[in-house]
Amino acid sequence: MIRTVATQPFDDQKPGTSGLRKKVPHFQQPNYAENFIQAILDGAKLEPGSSLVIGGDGRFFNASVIRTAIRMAAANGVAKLIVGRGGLLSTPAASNLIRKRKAAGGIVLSASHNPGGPDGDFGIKYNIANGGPAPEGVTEAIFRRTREIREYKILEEDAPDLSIVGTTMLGETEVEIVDPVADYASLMEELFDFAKIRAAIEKGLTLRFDAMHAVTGPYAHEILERRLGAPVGTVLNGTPSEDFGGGHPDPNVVWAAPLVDLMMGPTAPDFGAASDGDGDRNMILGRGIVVTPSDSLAVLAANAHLAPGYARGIAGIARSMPTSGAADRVAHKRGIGLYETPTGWKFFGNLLDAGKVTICGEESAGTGSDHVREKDGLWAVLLWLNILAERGQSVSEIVREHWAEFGRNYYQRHDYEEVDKAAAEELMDNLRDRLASMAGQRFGTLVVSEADDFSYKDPVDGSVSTGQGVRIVFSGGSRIVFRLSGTGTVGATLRVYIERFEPEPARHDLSVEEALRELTETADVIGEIRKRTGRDQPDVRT
Ligand code: VG1
Ligand code: CO
Repeated sequence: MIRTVATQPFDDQKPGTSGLRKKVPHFQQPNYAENFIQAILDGAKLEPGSSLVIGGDGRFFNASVIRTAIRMAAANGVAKLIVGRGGLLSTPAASNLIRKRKAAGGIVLSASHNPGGPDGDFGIKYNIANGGPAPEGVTEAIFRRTREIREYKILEEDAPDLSIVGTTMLGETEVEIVDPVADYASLMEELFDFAKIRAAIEKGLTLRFDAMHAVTGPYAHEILERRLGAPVGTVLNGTPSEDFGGGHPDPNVVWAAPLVDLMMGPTAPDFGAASDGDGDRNMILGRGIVVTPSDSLAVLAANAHLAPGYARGIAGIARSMPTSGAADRVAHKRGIGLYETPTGWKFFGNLLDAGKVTICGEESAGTGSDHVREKDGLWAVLLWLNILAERGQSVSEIVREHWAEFGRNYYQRHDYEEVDKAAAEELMDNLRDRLASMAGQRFGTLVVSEADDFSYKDPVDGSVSTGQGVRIVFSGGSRIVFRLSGTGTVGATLRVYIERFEPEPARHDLSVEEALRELTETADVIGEIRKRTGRDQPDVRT
């Protein structure tokens, strides 16, 4: 029986960088999640007979919203639902299932790296038939529906038991519960030389992977420990928990500090990595070295051909605008295309679909390729392992050789979190107002060569996205970028991205702080960060 429930629109359901993210109690308001799911089902304009994939990162409230989404999709006439067992699917695994099963799309429940639990964050996003996050045209249509919605449809019957793999009928809808790991693990076996990695591990290559109590635990146990033969204990924090063990499942030097300490200490294994809440981010470390995500993107692009899935070479590279230019140097030297997009994986979809690029990355620990349409944490880990196995060198040797060949882009991102929203918006407005007069201005030894507010015209469909971040470029190519986060749930998060290129190998050993000192001070002068936010220091430096 289909029940039609009367509802009122909420005025705050505009999807951000990656879907709708709010605090759990906010999502628990009556009809809040239902409204958004109905808006997705309306905005997605599914053809009769379509399938949808549904899964999430397992955080608090995931199980309950999954069941609601199943009952609503069934009530709205979706022919088939493919759901991860226990409601679990990592974001890249969901993307893979959508593609593999030729589904019309997927509903992914995740707030990614944001903390979970009853007072933590929750999120819902929609992915389209190519497996990637809905592009702005679709998220706009969903948003418009949230503003006019008056009712939603839900099946009276309860959703099936999600813990049992198999197919059942719910009303007219077929619900298939699938093993969340199996298809993803097979895809990884197609892309990478598992025999070679396994042999390297047998010969003594040591590693640790920190799943941060989040969704990648089962994937990493299966792939790293079972299929690649790494000893049990290689995967740390591998059992997903609803509140991520009380932690913050964000793989960076602040939130994955125990792994970083291990990798910097005397008992460090050869390779270390971590992933985030929904499995799409990665952090890469070697003994004594943290590889910045922008460098990792460049190294992976330069070496991808060493893995069977990319043996033909790569068509091009895309990076988000704030990501460092390290990948540009690889593209330039190899004579392949380099595309600079706004922040957020949804902008890579068209480039991947059109075959213009093979590898994409973001400075926020996101790397991926055309194998799915999301960034993919374990994919990056496996590509690194494949490269290590082929080259027989350490992480640090590979990175240093890369810098020697291409130059080093010193890079850091400074996050000012939970800043007063109005103050943060004024800071950005004020910067924008001064852009026209910025070129030629001198700050210490730095002279501004260009300043703009980044806008992007998609080369495939011609759509334009404006206001994507203020760039201040100095002669010599150093750069400061200011933008506001589109994923935070409290106040505003100001992100300041600082970059300096250093071609000279003799100067590749500076500390990042030292290398970027003048630029960091200049960021405060130009952005008036202290004055406008009242903050002396960023909350997180990555
Ligand atoms: C952040 C990152 C962005 C990433 C997005 C989603 O967005 O900067 O690069 O694509 O999170 O990642 P923002 O708007 O807060 O800067 V995930 O792993 O949270 O889905
Ligand atoms: Co994520």
